[in-house]
Amino acid sequence: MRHPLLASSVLASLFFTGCIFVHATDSSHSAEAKAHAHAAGGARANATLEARSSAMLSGTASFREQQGGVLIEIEVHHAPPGWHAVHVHEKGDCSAPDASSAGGHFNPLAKNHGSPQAPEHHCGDLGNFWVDEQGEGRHVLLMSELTVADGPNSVRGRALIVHAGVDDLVTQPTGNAGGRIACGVIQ
Ligand SMILES: [Cu+2]
Ligand SMILES: [Zn+2]
Repeated sequence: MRHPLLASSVLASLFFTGCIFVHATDSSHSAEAKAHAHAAGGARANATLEARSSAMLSGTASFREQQGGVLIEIEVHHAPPGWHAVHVHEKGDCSAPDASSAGGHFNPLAKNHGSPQAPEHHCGDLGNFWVDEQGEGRHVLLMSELTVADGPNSVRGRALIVHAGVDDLVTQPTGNAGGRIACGVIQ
């Protein structure tokens, strides 16, 4: 069943750019993972965001692999109004009350912190999003560097973190975004 899909999988992978390592000459394991991803209409993962650091918000995040990268959709409810930083952090561990257990920003390419639109940024740097007066916020972006399928840049097994403050997109290596008010393991 997977074999007829290999050709289209290889074609699709030719369009990928950035720091994605999966390409046409990859091992059969990666090609197989790609074939499964396409068979399912793109590999998907989700995170349920839980409040940390005495915050009250809730939320969800979805990750869908498609041509050109991973489409990420984040929604929060009952969050503090204003701009908030959001990142993929390296460890899928939200157990600490302040979410410090999730470690630093997901940075498989050892780059500097920055804006997701800048050439230099961690693969996990998702920028900032706006929460309105009702505490509702939504962030949608396509990240060319990430994958959902297995690989060095896969979001699976990492954590999505929402911060109390704004990512200044400059300060190393965190963006000086303040405490971690929500955390969700990506699975
Ligand atoms: Cu962060
Ligand atoms: Zn970063």
